[in-house]
Amino acid sequence: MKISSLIATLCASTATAHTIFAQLTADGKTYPVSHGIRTPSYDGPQTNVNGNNMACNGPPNPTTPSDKIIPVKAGTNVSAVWRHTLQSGPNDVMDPGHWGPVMAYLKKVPDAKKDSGVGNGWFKIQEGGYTNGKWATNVVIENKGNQVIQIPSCIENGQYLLRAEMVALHGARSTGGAQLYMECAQIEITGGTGIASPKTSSIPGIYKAGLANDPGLLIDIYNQKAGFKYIIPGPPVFTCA
Ligand SMILES: *[C@@H]1O[C@H](CO)[C@@H](O)[C@H](O)[C@H]1NC(C)=O
Ligand SMILES: [Cu+2]
Repeated sequence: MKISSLIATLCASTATAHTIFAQLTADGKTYPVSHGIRTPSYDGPQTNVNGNNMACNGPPNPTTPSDKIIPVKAGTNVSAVWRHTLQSGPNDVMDPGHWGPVMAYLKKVPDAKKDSGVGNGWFKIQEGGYTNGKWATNVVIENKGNQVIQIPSCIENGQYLLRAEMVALHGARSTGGAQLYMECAQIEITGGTGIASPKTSSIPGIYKAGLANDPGLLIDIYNQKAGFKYIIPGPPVFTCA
């Protein structure tokens, strides 16, 4: 067995390796774990890119609803805080061998506490892939679990779901082998100019599996040339400029 395959096998069989978007920092305030976020009690990935649980997680991971909405100012940076479990600290974010991209999406909804997130309306606002020999998941781990996300200044005010996502590609050489971790935070955006209408996409729908393969999700990351160009999955990032 090649070393790379051995590593992938070990990672895939280790439940201790997973991660959860556990809490949000906004406007300088870090909210408690699970405040305004539909966190699961188990930190496992979603692997079916065509499933409704690609939107805001769900079975087999038991997610708990939240009756909180977090105020967020347009144009500011928030941090999605990632933790290995809901009890973990900043030095236990995720197995550092979980290499892959990091992304964030928004969806405007009538009621952030109730909306399932499934279907159209999503636009990507942040992404990281593979830059200068480093995977974006490792950037988040080294940043104590903080995924920095800039909230666009030009969008409409109102309630949104903020979907933060990390993807682990150690098993992604076979279809369905990519591990996707995501949670949705319930936020209310104020201070937006409202001059933009971002082009939106459906979740599920943004990622592909099977015959129409997504090169960012079906990839043998251990057999790439140095400095290879990794194609981040999903639509392009929406920007106000
Ligand atoms: C917000 O985050 C972006 C992207 O990481 C960064 O370039 C920018 O300097 C940050 N802004 C502030 C005010 O921290
Ligand atoms: Cu894992």
